[in-house]
Amino acid sequence: MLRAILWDVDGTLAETERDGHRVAFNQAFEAQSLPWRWDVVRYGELLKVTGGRERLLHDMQDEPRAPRDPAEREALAARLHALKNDFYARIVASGAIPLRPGVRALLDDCARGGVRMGIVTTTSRVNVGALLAPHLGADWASAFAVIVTAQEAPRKKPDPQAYELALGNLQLTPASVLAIEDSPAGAAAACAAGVPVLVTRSYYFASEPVVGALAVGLSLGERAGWLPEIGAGAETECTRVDLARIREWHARVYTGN
Ligand code: XBP
Ligand code: MG
Repeated sequence: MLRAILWDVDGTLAETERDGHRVAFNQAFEAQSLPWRWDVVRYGELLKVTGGRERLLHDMQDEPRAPRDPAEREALAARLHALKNDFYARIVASGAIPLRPGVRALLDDCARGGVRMGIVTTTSRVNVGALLAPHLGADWASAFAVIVTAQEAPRKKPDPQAYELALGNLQLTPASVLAIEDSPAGAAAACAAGVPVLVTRSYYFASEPVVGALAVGLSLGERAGWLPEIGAGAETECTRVDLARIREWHARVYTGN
């Protein structure tokens, strides 16, 4: 039986990467008078590296203008990352980046249906709050029974650490929960923890191969385009992926169908 849904944040709850984190990284480069900029395509390549500080360090490996000294490089990455998060908070504070379609409705379904929810993300708690408060209110954290971020789980996805911590905290078995992720690394983290996972593809992972997911689709806001397909004989008028649909998918974990 489905006991909890564990939500990824970036790309899953909201399309934060292209118009949020990327823009904020560029503002941080500018604020430090650095000539580097990450365009939309380059940022997509860099997203293979999870974690913003790790992404900066990775990019500096091919950047001849980056400091040679490893300690200086680390310090610059830390400074840029902190600045980036300040700019990111300013971008999302106005609610400029909406929740993805179907997310709010599924959050409400879970609250009504007694399914607990958690946050499992490689970003920071401050970033999660900055994103969610404009949409869910200052009390946003009360919607979630567990919140695991980069602070609690420093080993970034695809490492399963964040999922393992969430399971331990909730005292639930992997098979009794369901993760919702947007990226191959996120799905791999859930799978490595034994947690069944749905993938709602985001802008940057629109066609990347995803391995091991229970179902893969474009949006929780529509029933078209999901694999396995959502049957036409649906006994409901619902046009989105609702909790009833998710319970049916999740039941396959036990029946193997
Ligand atoms: C996505 C990430 C993060 C963000 C930036 O996290 O990999 O690194 O791109 O956030 P998830 P930080 O999909 O698990 O929510 O700069 O805080 O790392
Ligand atoms: Mg994600």
